[in-house]
Amino acid sequence: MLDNPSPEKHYFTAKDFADGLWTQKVQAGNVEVKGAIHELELKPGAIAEWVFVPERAGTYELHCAIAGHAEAGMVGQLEVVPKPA
Ligand SMILES: [Cu+2]
Repeated sequence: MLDNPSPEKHYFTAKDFADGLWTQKVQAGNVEVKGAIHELELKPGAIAEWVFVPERAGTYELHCAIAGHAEAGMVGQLEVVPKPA
């Protein structure tokens, strides 16, 4: 679930992460989007549900693509851990 409680829009940008997963759907309001998703823009107050299956273990970089936001600390890491055998 992605939730933007701020008065500004933000991006969920994690290209390598998005390239390594299978998206079942993104649900936002009354719209359900199917197919490959590479980036989400969350308008102020937006809530979206992204249902996906990661296909490649690894550590992936996440940032907000709006100018100045990553520099201000809007970055993170996504870790996909292999399922224990
Ligand atoms: Cu941002």
